[in-house]
Amino acid sequence: PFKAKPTVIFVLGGPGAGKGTQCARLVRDYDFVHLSAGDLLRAERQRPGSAVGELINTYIKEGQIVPMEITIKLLETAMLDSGKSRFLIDGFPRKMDQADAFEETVAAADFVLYFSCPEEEMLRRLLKRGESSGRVDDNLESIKKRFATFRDTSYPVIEKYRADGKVHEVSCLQSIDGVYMQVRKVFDDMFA
Ligand code: UP5
Ligand code: MG
Repeated sequence: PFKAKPTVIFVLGGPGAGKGTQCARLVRDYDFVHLSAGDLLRAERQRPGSAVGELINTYIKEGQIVPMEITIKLLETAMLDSGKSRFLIDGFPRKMDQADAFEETVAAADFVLYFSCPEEEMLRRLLKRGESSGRVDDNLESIKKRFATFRDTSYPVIEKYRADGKVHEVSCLQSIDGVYMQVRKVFDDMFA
């Protein structure tokens, strides 16, 4: 358990919208720990002796959402191990029940940073990254499945938080620096 309620920002957006890229900038300029749920799952997949490595690999390749018990445990452990209290939670929650479970059992979210991005642009970025990323899901077949999961299952999470007035939306259709300028406005208002 945390000594005091941690600051938690959910960083959401479709596959390839630029979540990880923008979180790296934020970590450079603000005092936050960046935890990508996808990165934590990929690390667990590689961990020798992991009981869920094979399962994670299958879900990721198929663009499906890994059972939330696994992801929430990884996130909570990483948060506590960091010894810090301000977190950018990147790529999670991807489903409404995950949002509820995390907020009930780990910590409430302060707000959502949402990167809106058309699929054509995300597709371009992911195919380009796939030339060198080595990610098992950066291929056309997996990307289409990731888009469908985002549309059908993950986007409703953003709409729910929007209805609660908790979403700060930034368009991804600018250069990395251009996007980051918009992101900084959100953070400077709140954390400067
Ligand atoms: N790029 C970035 N910004 C750009 C810009 N403004 N202009 C031009 N190019 C830009 O960026 C993607 C690429 O675009 C990079 O090459 C970048 O240089 C360029 P990146 O910052 O990596 O985008 P990001 O949104 O982080 O994309 P990512 O592929 O990581 O998003 P996903 O949401 O698909 O991946 P994630 O790792 O979060 O999840 C992968 C899988 O894990 C999921 O599909 C799911 O199977 C599983 N998962 C769960 O089951 N549960 C979870 O809670 C989380 C993940
Ligand atoms: Mg990412």
